[in-house]
Amino acid sequence: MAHKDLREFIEVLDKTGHLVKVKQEVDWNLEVGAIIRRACELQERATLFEKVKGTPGVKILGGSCSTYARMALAMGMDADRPVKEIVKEFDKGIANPIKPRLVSGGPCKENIIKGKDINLFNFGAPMIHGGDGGRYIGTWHAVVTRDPDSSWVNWGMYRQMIHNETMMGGLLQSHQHVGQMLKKYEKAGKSMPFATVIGMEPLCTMAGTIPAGVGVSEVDLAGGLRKEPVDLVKCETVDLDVPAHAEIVIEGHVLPGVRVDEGPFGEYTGYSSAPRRPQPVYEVSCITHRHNPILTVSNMGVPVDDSDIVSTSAIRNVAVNALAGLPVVEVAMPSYGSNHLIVVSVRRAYSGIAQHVANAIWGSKLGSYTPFVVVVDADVDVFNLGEVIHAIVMKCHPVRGVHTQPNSPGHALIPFMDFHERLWGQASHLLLDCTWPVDWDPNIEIPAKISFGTSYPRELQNKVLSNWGEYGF
Ligand SMILES: Cc1cc2nc3c(=O)[nH]c(=O)nc-3n(C[C@H](O)[C@H](O)[C@H](O)COP(=O)(O)O)c2cc1C
Ligand SMILES: [Mn+2]
Repeated sequence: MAHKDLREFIEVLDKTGHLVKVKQEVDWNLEVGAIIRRACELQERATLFEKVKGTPGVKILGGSCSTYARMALAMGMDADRPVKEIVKEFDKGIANPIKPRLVSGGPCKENIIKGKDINLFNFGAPMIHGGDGGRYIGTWHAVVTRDPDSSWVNWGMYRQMIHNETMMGGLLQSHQHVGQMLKKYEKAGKSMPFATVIGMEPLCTMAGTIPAGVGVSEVDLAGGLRKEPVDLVKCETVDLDVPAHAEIVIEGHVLPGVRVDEGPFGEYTGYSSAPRRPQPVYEVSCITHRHNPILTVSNMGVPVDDSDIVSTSAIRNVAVNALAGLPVVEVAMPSYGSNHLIVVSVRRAYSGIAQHVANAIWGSKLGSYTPFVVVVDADVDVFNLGEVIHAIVMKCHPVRGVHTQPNSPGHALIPFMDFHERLWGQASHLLLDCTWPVDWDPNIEIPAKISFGTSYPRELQNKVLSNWGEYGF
């Protein structure tokens, strides 16, 4: 069964040895960020900061899902499950969406703040990295918006920087659903209602990272992941619903046509790759929160952090669906590829299968996200980075196996694109075809693979396996 709220998940992390509770006072100004960052880079435990300078009563939870073990725990699995099982369990949840349930109240309404009492600085929002353009309150959360022309409600994780007590700014890119919705509101000269939800039960937060199709409400996917509906309550000042169990809910409107400088921000790529730029503005009309609220924070940078674990699982799910019908065996997104690399194994099928796979991925919404596709034969375990590297350097012909696609969609944060290309979201794509050509004769032209599993008779393999301990291993 899914956790009822973030606090129940924190208890599980604590009981299973996946949490560090920091009792001493820490500074929101870089100290919290530095601790979370180092913990991510060491693949250490999640961190609960119990005392944050200047904001008594507020706690910060950092790096809650920056290991596969904690992602497994979030899904109610044992922490030691292999990555392959964890991401497939994630797929299963998304394949069985469950609609949310409207309830009349919940803990997120314990405090209701309106008017001149609104102050975004009251929640310990950290200055996360040196060089960031401001304090970010939205780094592990969901932004809820409604399509003006339909009943489609989108949940997406889009970073939010505090401008002042009642205003935030964010990177609302036009290839993302929030950007598409905002365009419609602005065209009609209207402001766009939003609700930022922070400190949710972890599967709800994960749902906000899924690049699901147009018209898909991610709250239904959260229900699928939870195997039970999400309980929602009505917002106070906008016509949107939010999870009743949330720690903090920030309501308001994105103002039409208004742009204020936001960023820069240390990003999931491991770089601060986009300059401070004019971005849309969220004007806050109400904040509701639980007593002693917990602010969830991610600290994106070089791998491995929450984005490398959760976003890659979400993007992988979209890739699996985009590849339905092709002779695909397995799909993986290595965490060290930070959303930019998909590895697909295929059955030896027909000429051009690698291009077919890459085109299916780039033809989906992932065309903007994932510039690198590696296609390997079925004998390669795509979840084993060592095997993937071996396949690249032994089977990918440096001329015939490399396929580049210029003038492809990208986005503002891709470090290897030049400044102009980042500004306009113009990227290029690369396919590495690491499959043996189908017209190579397996008996003459395809080299025999040398390994324990391929170079010895089956009976001998079985004998060695059953005597393994007796040999002294
Ligand atoms: C921590 C974190 C922060 C993110 N911030 C942004 C952001 O500021 N802007 C953006 O376009 N995408 C951002 N993303 C990626 C989106 O959440 C992701 O692409 C999601 O699928 C978008 O939802 P949508 O398809 O409903 O637009 C972020 C992801 C993570 C994990
Ligand atoms: Mn969406």
